[in-house]
Amino acid sequence: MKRLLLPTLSVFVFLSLSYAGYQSWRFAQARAESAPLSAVHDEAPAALADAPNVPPPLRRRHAARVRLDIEILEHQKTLADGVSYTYWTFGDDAPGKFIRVRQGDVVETHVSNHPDNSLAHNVDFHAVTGPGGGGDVTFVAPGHSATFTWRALHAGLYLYHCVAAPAGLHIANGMFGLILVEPPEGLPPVDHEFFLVQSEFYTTGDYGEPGQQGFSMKKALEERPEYVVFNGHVGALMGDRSLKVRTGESVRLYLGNAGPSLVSSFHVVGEIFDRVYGEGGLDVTQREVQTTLIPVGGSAIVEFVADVPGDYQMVDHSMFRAFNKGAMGMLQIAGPGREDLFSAPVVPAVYTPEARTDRELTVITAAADSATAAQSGAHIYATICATCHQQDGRGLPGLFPPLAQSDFLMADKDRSVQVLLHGLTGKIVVNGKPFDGVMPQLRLSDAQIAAVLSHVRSRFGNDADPVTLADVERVRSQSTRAQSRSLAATRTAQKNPW
Ligand code: HEC
Ligand SMILES: [Cu+2]
Repeated sequence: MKRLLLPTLSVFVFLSLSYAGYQSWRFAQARAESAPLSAVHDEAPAALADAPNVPPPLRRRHAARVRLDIEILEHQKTLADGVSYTYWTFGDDAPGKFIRVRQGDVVETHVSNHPDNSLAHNVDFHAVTGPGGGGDVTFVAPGHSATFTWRALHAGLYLYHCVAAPAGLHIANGMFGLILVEPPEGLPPVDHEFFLVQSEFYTTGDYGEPGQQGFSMKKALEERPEYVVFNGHVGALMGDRSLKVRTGESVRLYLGNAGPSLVSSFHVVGEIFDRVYGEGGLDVTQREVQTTLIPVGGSAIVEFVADVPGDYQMVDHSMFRAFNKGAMGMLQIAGPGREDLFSAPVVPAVYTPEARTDRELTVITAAADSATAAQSGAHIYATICATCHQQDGRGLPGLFPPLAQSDFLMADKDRSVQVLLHGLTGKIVVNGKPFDGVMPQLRLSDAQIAAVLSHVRSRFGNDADPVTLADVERVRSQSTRAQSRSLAATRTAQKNPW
């Protein structure tokens, strides 16, 4: 019996020892994979870029000690056309700069709170492994700075934001940005990289209400923002600031959502994502995707090839946010047409215009009801006109004529009043481009017409005198619907481009 016991015991001891050894070997393996604590070779400033740009790939073969400087400012900025707001920002604007480091880098972070500021702030990097993501150690009063050093253990796309109490307020005032921790081998090369961060603004005034706006804690608690925007401002990615690429080029978008409350359903109208790195991790989690979620406090990366030229709206597919609260940007794809993929006549034909006008009207009047309360031109524009003529007044090619620098609008004040009194159908030429659509009769009051026309005549690069209530009353008494129709017809006869 004794003779048997000893070998059994030793086998058991041997087995358990080797199992423990195997476990610690596996653990070391796992650590090596998730955290390449490679030697840090040189020093470099952090690679930074202002929205919507992304610094180029690092192409560094080793980890480095990276110096990152962030200055916090409290200052007035434009939230939307005619609307200003006191932003709190990392650097000059919201979002803060896009930061690009490499996995294994040691990031020496210096946070300075400008002496003109009135509050203490800090930074929580979601890329940091350590208490508070650096929040506690970077908490600084105005006129002070703090330093901490952290190792970028995990590759991926991460949000950073202020977490000083109340954190929701600091984020809602603009304190957020994105940091990409590249894996050592980098990401597959693409032709263009851009970034976009969605966030909300809880202003005291309604959407579009002009002037300086305060923060409404009540709306914030109800999670009912007046503005939901990309890159900190209404129109930050519209018009001249649209993302521009050419056909055949590959595009990668780094997407973040600072919230503080609403999840984003990110969608590009007319484009399908070839690959999505879900939640900003390193794996391609899905292919051929129409809409991807960007969680609050999280991110996503999408890739696609620009195939067909044209203007593509980027939206939060929660549509009222996109069309009425600002969550829209534009991707412009230039290049030769791809008739093999997409073809259509340039100017669509009008089909039973009377019926269509009526149908559009029921939708528009619902919006008009909410606008009647306010006589403000900016508000009427944002809630009614922008649906077709777009927030930036540039319209849509072939469909809705531009109001921005429109020769048609500027040439004749009375005629523009007639357009709003009676609507407009038939061919017109605006800035040399033909349009043949239906502008519905909107049933606005004379005061509203004066307000909204004065607004559009002085915005979007326009610089013309206002339209008074007396102007509208005079034109109304002179004109009839029939007259306005023949007016459009004579216009076309005079300036027929075909
Ligand atoms: C349902 C879409 C729609 C809405 C809403 C709309 N428009 Fe238009 N608008 C059009 C279309 C389409 C035309 C061109 C009509 C044509 O081709 O005859 C047009 C033409 C115009 C023109 C003359 C052309 C130019 O570019 O200068 C003016 C001015 C104008 N709209 C102002 C406004 C204003 C101000 C509002 C808001 C109160 C508004 N529109 C709301 C669709 C719309
Ligand atoms: Cu802050």
